[in-house]
Amino acid sequence: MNDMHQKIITIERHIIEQERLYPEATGVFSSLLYDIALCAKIIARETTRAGLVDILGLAGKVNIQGEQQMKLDVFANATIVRMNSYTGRLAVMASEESPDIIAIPEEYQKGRYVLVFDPLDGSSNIDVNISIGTIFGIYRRLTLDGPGTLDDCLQAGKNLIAAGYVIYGSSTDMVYSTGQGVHVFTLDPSVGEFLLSHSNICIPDAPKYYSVNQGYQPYWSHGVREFTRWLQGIGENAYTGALSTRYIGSLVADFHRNLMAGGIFYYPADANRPDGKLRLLYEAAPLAYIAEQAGGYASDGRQSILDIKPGYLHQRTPLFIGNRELVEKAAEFIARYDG
Ligand code: P6P
Repeated sequence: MNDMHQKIITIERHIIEQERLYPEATGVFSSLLYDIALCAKIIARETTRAGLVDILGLAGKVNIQGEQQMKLDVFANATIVRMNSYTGRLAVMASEESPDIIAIPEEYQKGRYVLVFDPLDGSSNIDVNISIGTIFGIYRRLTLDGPGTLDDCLQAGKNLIAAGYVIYGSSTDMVYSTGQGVHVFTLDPSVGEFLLSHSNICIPDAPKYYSVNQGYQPYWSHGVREFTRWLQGIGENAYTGALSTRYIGSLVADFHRNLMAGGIFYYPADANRPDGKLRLLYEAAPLAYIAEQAGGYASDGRQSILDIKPGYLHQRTPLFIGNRELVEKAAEFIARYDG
């Protein structure tokens, strides 16, 4: 059968088919996922044009993280907030770009779900045309009704009911899971649809890469330095898998490569960053959910990322994510050398 007759599955069809796995589903959750896919298309359009229109460069503002906001950061954040405020599907939102929770305007109905997101991660790479991404997680609200609260947002990753990311690169891919495996969709700009490109992906058993910023090696703990030597095949009983190192400096791109090809990404704590750099709520936890759904694992070097309940919105965490055997080995070295 030639390509023309191959089953073309749009993300909308896939979401509806996933919904059928849940008899009690009302369709609101499916519509929320589709809303996110629509945001991704709008953001993708701007990122691919970034070199042509006045959307590059600094927005002249600094975000809660103390980082210079890029115009695309601000655009992506505004797109997701605007597209999800009036639908009546959400009780509250939380974004990397907003200091506090994002309330649903009073005039709009409040829904059952909570959306946490990093609207455009890796944005420092925008001006040099390196892949960047959107990361999102969806929870059920804990409060019964009325405006969502901070506690509705501060949930451990094990409570996630869906998570995913969009990677804006040579193509725009959207990866998501609702707890029934991990599925990859590629945007076909000619029709403006995300089409299924990989379903039920599993992280390959034989890892190929390790990804870490070795520029910080002098500041790592003893355990992390020993783990890295082990990965490099140095010393007695070292890893024999002969890994290559790849590091783009864009979390979504680094994670996606290791998910698809096998490997480990880690951003450990160091002497300058005792809690690491990456954020727990809207970066580490959604990716940890995806990693586990694909047969991998994610920890902070001591415990599963999904077990950690955030104490505050922008809490940072060390992150080790990818093939379970490598992530668990990191924890072993940290326990042995760092106590
Ligand atoms: P470093 C991008 O700024 C980011 O938040 C992640 O996307 C990426 O993994 C990390 O920071 C890179 O940080 O310190 O290696 O430049």
